[in-house]
Amino acid sequence: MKDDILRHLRYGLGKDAAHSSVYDWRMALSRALRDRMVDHWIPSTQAAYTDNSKRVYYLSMEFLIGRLVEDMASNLGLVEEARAALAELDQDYDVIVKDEPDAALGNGGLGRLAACFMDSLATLAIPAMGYGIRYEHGLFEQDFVEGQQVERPETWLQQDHIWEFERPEVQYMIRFGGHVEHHDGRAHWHPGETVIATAFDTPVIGWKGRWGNTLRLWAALPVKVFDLASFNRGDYLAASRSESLARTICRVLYPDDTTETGKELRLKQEYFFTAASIQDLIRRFLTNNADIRDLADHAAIQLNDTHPAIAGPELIRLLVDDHGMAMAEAVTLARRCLGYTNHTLLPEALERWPEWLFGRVLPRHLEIVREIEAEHQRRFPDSPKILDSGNVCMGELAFIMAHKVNGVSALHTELVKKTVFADLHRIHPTRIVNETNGITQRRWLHTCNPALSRLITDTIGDGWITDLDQLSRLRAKSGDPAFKEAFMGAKRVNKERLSNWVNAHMGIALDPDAMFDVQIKRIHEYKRQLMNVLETIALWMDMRAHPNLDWTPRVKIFGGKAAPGYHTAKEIIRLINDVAEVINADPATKDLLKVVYPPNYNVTMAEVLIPAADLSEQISTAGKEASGTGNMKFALNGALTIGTLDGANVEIREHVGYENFFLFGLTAEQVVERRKTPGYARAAIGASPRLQEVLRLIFEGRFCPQDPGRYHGLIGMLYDHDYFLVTCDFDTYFDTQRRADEAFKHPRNWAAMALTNTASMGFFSSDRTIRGYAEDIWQVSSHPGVAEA
Ligand code: 26Y
Repeated sequence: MKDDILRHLRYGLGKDAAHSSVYDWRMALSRALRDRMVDHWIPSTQAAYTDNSKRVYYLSMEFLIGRLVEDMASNLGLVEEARAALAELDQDYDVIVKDEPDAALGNGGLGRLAACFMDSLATLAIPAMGYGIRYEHGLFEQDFVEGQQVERPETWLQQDHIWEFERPEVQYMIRFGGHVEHHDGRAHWHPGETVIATAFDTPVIGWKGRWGNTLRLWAALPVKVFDLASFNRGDYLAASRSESLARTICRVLYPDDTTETGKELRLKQEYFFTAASIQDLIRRFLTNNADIRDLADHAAIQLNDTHPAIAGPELIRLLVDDHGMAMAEAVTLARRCLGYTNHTLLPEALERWPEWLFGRVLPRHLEIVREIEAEHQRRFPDSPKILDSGNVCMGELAFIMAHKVNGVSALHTELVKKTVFADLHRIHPTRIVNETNGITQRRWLHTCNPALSRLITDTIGDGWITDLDQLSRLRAKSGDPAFKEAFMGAKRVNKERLSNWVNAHMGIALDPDAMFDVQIKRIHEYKRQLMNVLETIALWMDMRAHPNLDWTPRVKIFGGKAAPGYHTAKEIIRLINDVAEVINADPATKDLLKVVYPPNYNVTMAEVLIPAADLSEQISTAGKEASGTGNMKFALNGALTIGTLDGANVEIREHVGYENFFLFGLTAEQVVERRKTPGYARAAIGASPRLQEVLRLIFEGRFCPQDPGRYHGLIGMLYDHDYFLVTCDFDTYFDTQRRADEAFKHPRNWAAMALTNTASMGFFSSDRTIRGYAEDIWQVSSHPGVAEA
């Protein structure tokens, strides 16, 4: 390893050890690791090819992969070897690992899920390919200026992205616009615009390198680099128009996880990567198979939400227009290949494209959608429409074109059946299935929490790394004082690590003995960070009013970004920062309460925060969080959850035991009922003197004396249309927090509850989730030769 690092330093980077920067060392280490990855990757790729067995194609607009050096080293079992080699070269492995930018090609849960799935697919040796977009700029970087979020462009590709291999030989023409002619019994699409999709491959190596898959991300290139005639005329802008048009397509990730943007560019992005992926998988199929009618026996295409839902019409278009298949047969074949995962019930997040826009960008696809619609209406006259009030409804399209549709937690799947797709479910009663989300324990415990990982492995062996159910053997240890002490010792190490980080980056001193209470996720009204900050204020007021009570010291930690155009979410961010400033400066509570909101929450930050958490905030309005996956990461790392009966919280509580979960709040049904009661928010506020006091303080400008009216709008919203029922759940939330305070005063008891959480998380491995998809939706199996290894 040492020799390899030095060799790469010299011949890959043109440097000698004496003059190398951290960047140079990281690149050399990465190349040394990459060589080893390739040695696992190529045989896997060859085996998948010669086997000609069915493959999974996971189409996702987002892959939130984060840093890779440590992940790759860990999966290859080379962390210690790398550390030792670097030490001999007087280099610190930990420093080098931290130099890597965080690849944020996603917004939140959906993108991170895709990354966990890639890890599990490789570890389970299921031949698979992830397809997405190689965004030049990932999710924006967040900064706070006077407490307000400002967005800066993210620039991960300014440095060499060492993990990818460019594949200039893998290119496809992607066409847009123009018109369609019908003659010779065929459709002829004459596009108005064409760009080239070119592939970049990143190997994804599973545990111990026994199998490797590929993450293939597409970049756009112009068909014509520049127009020399325009250039020679002196019209330089016109000369490079085609180039800038192409580059725009993969320029940025849409920084929005809630609302349909209605932007033509987003539609083009969706079609761009979907069309490239479908062409690519058909080409791969045809190198090994003669009859296109066998495609569904070789390709399982999973749509990660509706973003790639154009895959249905695109596949049909290729089958009909290029391969001469009859329309009805093409629709059936496409459906056998496709599965669709729904991630949200929020109506504003369901994609709908104006028909005129859709038809302008994809004229041939609009014709095909009309045919799909006609055929479906013929068979099911009472079916909901894909083409509805001048819109193309991508949810309905995805549903109708998929043989299976899945929700991402038990509760969410039931709600999908009862709400968004109730009518389609009646027509196709076996189509909807549940696949509760999961997380990879390799990144979210083994790598990010070495202290706990070591303790677990010392206690039960390392089988849990590929078989998370084995953690249940820790349950017997909940009465073992020495183990409990060791368990909390690991937590303590992580809390100290976080405290040092917060002190260094934010200048706030934390007490590692305090309860670390963490809410990290996108900022959204339904996730109710607002309720958390209101509770923080109430606690602070109580602490000031009764300084001699036996308070449990708390650190309230927030992390998360708001969509740039989401005004209310940005106000909530500002309020948290204003409240933090006042509370952190209060001498009366300085040993009891701190509020910390580090900017630019991302995967890398999560890897530090989650292992250090005592309490996990999962407090969404019931019925709104499809699943959540952060909830699983916290419980796996021994945090207790304070949460509502929402998403996967419900199943987590079943697994860890009701007594090890702080439950509060209205149920999904009660939420729906409560909204029908006129004036429910005012009534809830009227019934809660504590909440009145908190709202009065904010209203009077206690947290922004220079601008006392700053939060009048936000408070008014709570009184008049508190859609997410912050006011209704506030009192029970506050009381449940005090129960958590009480429990934290009994460390041995707390330790037993915490370790029972860890011990009960086997079900929430993404390995289990992927096995479910493989069996219920994809009908694929692990590669046999490798599975035996
Ligand atoms: C239409 C477009 C702007 C859009 C872009 C991103 C719409 C939605 C999204 C992302 C949604 C998302 O991340 N959903 C989350 O998916 C997780 C994985 O299933 C769930 O755990 C989580 O509850 C859900 O909010």
